[in-house]
Amino acid sequence: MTILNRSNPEHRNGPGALGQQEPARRSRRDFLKLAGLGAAGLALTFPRRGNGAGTPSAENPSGKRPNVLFLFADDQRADTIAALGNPHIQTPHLDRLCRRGLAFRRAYMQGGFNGATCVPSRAMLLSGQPLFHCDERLRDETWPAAFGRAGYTTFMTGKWHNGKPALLASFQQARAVFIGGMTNPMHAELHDLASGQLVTRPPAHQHACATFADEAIKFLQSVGDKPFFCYVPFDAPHDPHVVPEAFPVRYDAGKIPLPPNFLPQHPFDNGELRIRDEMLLPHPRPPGAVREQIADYYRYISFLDEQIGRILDALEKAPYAANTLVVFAADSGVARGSHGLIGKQNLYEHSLRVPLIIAGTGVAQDKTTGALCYLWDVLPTLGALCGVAAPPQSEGQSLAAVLRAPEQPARPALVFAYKDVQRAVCDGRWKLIRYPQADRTQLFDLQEDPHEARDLAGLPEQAGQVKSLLALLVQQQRFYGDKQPLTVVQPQSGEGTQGTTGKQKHKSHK
Ligand SMILES: [Ca+2]
Repeated sequence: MTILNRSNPEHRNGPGALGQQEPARRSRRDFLKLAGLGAAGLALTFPRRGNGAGTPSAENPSGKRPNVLFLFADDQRADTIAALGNPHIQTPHLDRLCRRGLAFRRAYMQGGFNGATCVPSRAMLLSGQPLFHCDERLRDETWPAAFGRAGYTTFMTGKWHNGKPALLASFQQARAVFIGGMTNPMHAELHDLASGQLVTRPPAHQHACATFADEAIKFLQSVGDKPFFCYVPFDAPHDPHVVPEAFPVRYDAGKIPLPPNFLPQHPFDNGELRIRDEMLLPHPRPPGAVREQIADYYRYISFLDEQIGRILDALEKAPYAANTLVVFAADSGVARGSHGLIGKQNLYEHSLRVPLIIAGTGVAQDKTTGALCYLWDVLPTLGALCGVAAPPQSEGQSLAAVLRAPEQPARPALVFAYKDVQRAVCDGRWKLIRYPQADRTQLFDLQEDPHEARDLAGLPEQAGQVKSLLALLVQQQRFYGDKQPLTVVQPQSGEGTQGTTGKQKHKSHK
């Protein structure tokens, strides 16, 4: 794996617009221009002023800066919301949020250098930094800390997976915090922040997500006059898919369709076929077991949706509801049978694409957008809307122009990485995935084949497309300082093999 040197200025360059390879950092306005967002990207922002103050406008007659309620799911695929086209799941409260706001169809997490992709995904989200630059321990100033610095009351309840010091540095208040990656949510050990210390709470005898919702509601009911930033990262629907027995929504596994890109096994060794998540079901994947897993997963999402509904109800009763931006997103998707995979340690759409819904004053209602963005663009967007100055190391782009005009483009291309075994690039329509250790390349036309079911890389008529996307991938790698070679001296055969870890030594051609 390429180890990035965080002190090397080559690893600290700009925001990811195409055609930029020199390492110099750019101003925020410069990179909005590069990304085609221009001054319009700033049009929804409020002036940066002291505590809670802003300038009255048509969108914000009180002049008070907006509050933020950020609801965050764990491993929730983008295609698991009924209102966005899934007729097999019940998500009435996320549907309500879709009607109130704008849903991004092309929002992505960028990958990971760690099988526990929660960690880099949350580090990227909270820092506004790309995968190739972000620090999983969040030692730079985070966006929640920047909101606090700008006069916001900052609060979190839920899962924290980036080290205790970063939690204490990021939030003024924290209740019912689960420290770690995964747990049985009926028996989660939770902590409260008190006098600068995390103190273990007595057992709650209820599902952790219900406790997180309870704490978020209490915060919303008691918050004072200052604007607030309330972050609620649930540990659902991450497995184990444990839901209280009494929860009434159930799905019949026999009626749940397999994903359109279901395969019993991945067609070649992608470098990560034996990691824990991929061992949740046997190889090859029994279709019945996959259906049962999806039924349990959907039930867990419906349970999460109910908790989200309770929080939205509490917000709607509050006097400041109209001046609160509500965001729902997830840290990653997950495979659940797609491409013969179960987990999220891959660069297919089902694992990288995340739900992202933003609602609030000035945001388009009941619309979707195809604007390309990373999850680490979301807090820079909220910062722009709230007049909060960015942490010095944040590189994400404001999507404020898209929130008002969903047809606006955002990023022209996206690059993704997983350990030293997978790299991918997408220009919106075309996507190329490269597996250096297996010497395999895949090409997908996402416009014609959104489920990535037909690999076109071997077709002679697509040779030019492969070449041009490989060049784009190399360009993006250079831009972010990713030194991973796309070809290795001794690739493994890859065909039909199951389960090497991709940790074998290799040398670069370059
Ligand atoms: Ca996760």
